[in-house]
Amino acid sequence: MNTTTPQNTAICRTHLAADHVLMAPESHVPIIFPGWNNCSSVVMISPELGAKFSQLLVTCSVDAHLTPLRDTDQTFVMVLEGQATISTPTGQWSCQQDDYVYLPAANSWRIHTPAAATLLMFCKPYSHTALPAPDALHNSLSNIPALPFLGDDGALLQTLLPDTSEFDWGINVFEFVPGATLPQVEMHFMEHGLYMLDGEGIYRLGEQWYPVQAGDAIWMAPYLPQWFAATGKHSSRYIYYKEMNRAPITAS
Ligand code: UGY
Ligand code: MN
Repeated sequence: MNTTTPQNTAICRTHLAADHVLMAPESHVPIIFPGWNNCSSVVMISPELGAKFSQLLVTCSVDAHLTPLRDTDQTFVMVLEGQATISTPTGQWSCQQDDYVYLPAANSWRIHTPAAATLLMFCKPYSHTALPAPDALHNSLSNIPALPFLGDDGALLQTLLPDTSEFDWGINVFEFVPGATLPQVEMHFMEHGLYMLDGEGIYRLGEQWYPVQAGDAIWMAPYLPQWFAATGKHSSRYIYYKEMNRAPITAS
């Protein structure tokens, strides 16, 4: 990961708009949550923006302990660096880099780090249906096939959670070879939270175009026109959350 953070300068790529946000690492301001020990968190996206979810970057030293902040939230955790032991009442997983865990709402999960670790988290209130809510699950990026997106083998998509209607969100990883792009300027009612894992590119967000790189976070509100082109000499990768499997909200 390239997360160079210039200090003591006004130069900064971060941008706040009503329908999107780019947060670059140079803007990170960590916070300590009550009950989370030996770790600090940067909230990159949250409902304060108008988003329906939160996206956190958690820097853990050895022996960090984390528990749910809100009972209504389901949580997706991926280990970006280091190791974490993630336990639920029914299972325990020892997670390495690129392992991830889905933790349902109302589940008394615990995370412990035996060594320093960096965790990426998405948290969102779960939207119930008549179906039973999903159980916790654990997997690793290395087990997930990277499939050509709409036939383009320069744009490979990994779908990390089952695409079944119990889940009200999808979490995917997109990898683009240099020069590859999203096939269209997308517009959809589902919002996104995104974190750049590797490489660089240009993100079109609405009518603005941003150079982006590893360590950047992006929020895209519903209906935001969006497009990406990978630049640089190496592949770019991002992980993103997307609302899924639920109808748009009804008009009141
Ligand atoms: O799944 C998506 O909507 C995805 N193609 N969007 C994006 O990468 N901005
Ligand atoms: Mn999209």
